[in-house]
Amino acid sequence: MFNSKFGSIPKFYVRAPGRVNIIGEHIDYCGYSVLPMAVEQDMLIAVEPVKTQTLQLANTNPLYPDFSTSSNNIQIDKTKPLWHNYFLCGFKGIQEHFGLSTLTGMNCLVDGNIPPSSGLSSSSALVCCAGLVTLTVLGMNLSKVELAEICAKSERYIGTEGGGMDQSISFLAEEGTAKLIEFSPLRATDVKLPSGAVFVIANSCVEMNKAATSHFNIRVMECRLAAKLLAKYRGLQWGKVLRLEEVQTKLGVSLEEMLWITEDALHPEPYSPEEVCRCLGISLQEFRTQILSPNTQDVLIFKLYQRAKHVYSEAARVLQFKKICEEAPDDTVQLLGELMNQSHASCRDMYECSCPELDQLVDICRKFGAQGSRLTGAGWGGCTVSLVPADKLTSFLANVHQAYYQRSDQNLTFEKQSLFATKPGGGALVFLEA
Ligand code: ADP
Ligand code: NG1
Repeated sequence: MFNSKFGSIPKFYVRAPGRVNIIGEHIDYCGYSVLPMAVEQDMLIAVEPVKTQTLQLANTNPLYPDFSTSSNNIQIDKTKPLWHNYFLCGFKGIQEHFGLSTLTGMNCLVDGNIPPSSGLSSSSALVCCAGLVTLTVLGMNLSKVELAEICAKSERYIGTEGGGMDQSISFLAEEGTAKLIEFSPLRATDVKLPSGAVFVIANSCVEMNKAATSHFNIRVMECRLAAKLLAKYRGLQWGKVLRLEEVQTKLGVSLEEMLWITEDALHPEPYSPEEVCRCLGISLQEFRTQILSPNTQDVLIFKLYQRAKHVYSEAARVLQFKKICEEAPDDTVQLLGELMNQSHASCRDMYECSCPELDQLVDICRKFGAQGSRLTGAGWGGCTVSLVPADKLTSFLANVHQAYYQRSDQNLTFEKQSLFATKPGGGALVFLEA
């Protein structure tokens, strides 16, 4: 296909994987550690550097139209998250990192098999793959940690205020092990998953594009506001505080204590913008221009109590999950499953990032033998991840297939990608010709 598109052959190929987040949802942008693993599905880009300063992009999937631009003038349209904009995020991130105003051009053919808008990070895999393509064309070197940090920052050009989990695991993943990803400074530690159980991904087949709606950024803003109110309540300088983790670190208390402080400081009734302004002693104008993102300016309700409770309890669950994996007691699989179930309940009830189809799928997975099941990724659609004892895998897959994908009242197209067992895959790679 590259040959028929560009009349030449690629000089090298780059791949970057998607991921499944096992536990730790919506807490990376609050500064807390998460526990993902890379999946086998990935973005693969075939590349030919060219002498002209033109960037030409094509895709093996006809859903994603060809795109061409001058490499000197990269414009990323935040209002329309078209596919090529994700590529441009990675491209621009590297260009800016090296302070280059001009870059050589290239012809690229993109081929991806990560289900899009399904919580398995197809968008970040594309950003990371494009970043590594650009670095390779330049003939420069960066560490995986630097690449992950650059791509996490540059994916925000698309308009979503994500954490850094997806880009970090796409670069730092290693085959055979899940990773605890910690931030500031970014680092990844191996987490050995229990033998005797398998992680299974099931797609609810409801797509949710993060950049096309404000759901995701509203949650980021609610966490930011909760952090500021908690900091003010405890007499900290709240002006520069952006993340819930900063409040905990500045107070030097445990996550459990942060849950009590949240109960004292915040109320379960939603906050209006006016009430937040009164609490912080700022004007609505300052509130909108200095705190909120462009796509959350008109939000009228902020659920600060619920969001903070989710974040502090989920952060604690990640640490417990890792501890259980390390200590490996006899009932490891059951204990890990319970944490996953608690995580889903908190995402559904406190963070409100589930949807009826995900709740139904999680119930079906548990009914047919999963020890634990939860939504994975941003939510509001997308996939679940379930922990299934290895000896139940075959019947689990058959029963879930029948119960969710073959129901007559649900018009779903079941694809091979919809329900599958997965294991920790490797990170991004460049394939050069020998
Ligand atoms: P995810 O949770 O998968 O990251 P997002 O909604 O954030 O979901 O991003 C999905 C977007 O990523 C798609 O709308 C599309 O623009 C882009 N994308 C995903 N897969 C591909 C692909 N194979 N080729 C080109 N672009 C893709
Ligand atoms: P996905 O599942 O790719 O939409 C998003 C964020 C993550 C993280 C999760 C929720 C981006 C690129 N990704 O992931 O950083 O916050 O939601 O845990 O914004």
